[in-house]
Amino acid sequence: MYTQSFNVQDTPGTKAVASVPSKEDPALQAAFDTRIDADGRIEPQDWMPDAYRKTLVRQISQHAHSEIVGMLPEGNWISRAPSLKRKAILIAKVQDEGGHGLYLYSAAETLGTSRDQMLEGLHSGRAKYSSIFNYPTLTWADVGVVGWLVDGAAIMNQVPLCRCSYGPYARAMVRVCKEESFHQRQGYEALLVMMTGTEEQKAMVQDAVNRFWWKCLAMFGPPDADSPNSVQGMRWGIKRISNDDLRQKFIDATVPQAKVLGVTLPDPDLKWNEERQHYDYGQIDWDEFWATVNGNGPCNKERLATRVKAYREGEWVRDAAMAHARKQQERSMKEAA
Ligand code: BYC
Repeated sequence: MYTQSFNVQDTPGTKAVASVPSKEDPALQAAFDTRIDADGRIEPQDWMPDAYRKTLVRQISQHAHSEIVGMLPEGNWISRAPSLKRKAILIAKVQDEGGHGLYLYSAAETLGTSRDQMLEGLHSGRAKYSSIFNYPTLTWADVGVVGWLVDGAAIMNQVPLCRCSYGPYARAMVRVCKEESFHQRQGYEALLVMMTGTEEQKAMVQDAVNRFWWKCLAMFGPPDADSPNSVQGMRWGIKRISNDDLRQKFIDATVPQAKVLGVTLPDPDLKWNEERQHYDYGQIDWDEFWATVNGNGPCNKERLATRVKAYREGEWVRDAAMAHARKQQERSMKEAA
């Protein structure tokens, strides 16, 4: 549904921001800047400024954690899916999210940060993950709405990342986006079926949309004027489209889908603006967003505790896998000797 965005244009003027000369090595810095300006790719073996590396680790690890924590709200419904078909789809989707987390941890590892370091950041509460996963999934309709709106917002944000300047991240995102596109469609289809059902089912869908709409708009991050990382991220070709522009694209794409589905979006200010050729929309509650990002959303503590418990309980599996790998290595060394 959103794959047309593979052709999206960069926000105009983003390359106009002056680069900050690095004290590390002017010649290497100049070569790096030239490659970035020519829209080339940076690979793990290439020289890169420390700040570029740090920014990538911050964003990719935050993204990986989001995929892993994002398994929890939907995983909650696997045992209560209304049919075998829906259960099979949901299991596959949750597994895909786990896979996305693993590709992304691997991409971040190519920058010299170990998975253990990243997980320590998550488990200690220092690292961020997407705000959206700190809200509960209260009914089966929430599972459909997460697919339609949460995955829809994720794709809108992630398709431009397929053109990110860092090669391993860009390549990981190509596959992630294909799978997310399927996730979004299955969510929308599940909701279409519910909307042909009883009045109670329709009300359940509307209620889920009402609860998730504003939280999904906040997923794109703070307004451009309050986004400290945007200018440099765009200068480096990590971010291609600004938070506000992506949010607007998401709204413009979603309003017609809501009409087809037969639900209303809970914003009295949502109106087509002929002059701008976009929908106008109301105020997002940024205080609530920051409270959630800073650990005080409805499910933050529960989500973190679940991940820490899973990590601890999985320790014996990791130990066994390592012992097995060591034995295999010893055996192949003996055979080679
Ligand atoms: N939640 O300067 P800004 C998914 C933080 S979907 C929490 O604009 P940046 C999935 C931001 O990290 C979601 N924190 O930052 C879907 C920064 O703090 P730090 C995952 C947020 O990096 C379905 C501060 O606010 N997608 O995985 O230029 C099922 C200032 O922001 C949020 C990604 O992660 C938020 N919503 O832009 C399962 C995509 N928004 O780091 C899974 C990759 C902002 O300085 N990430 N913050 O302490 C990105 O594209 C960018 O990092 C963002 C933020 C657009 C999110």
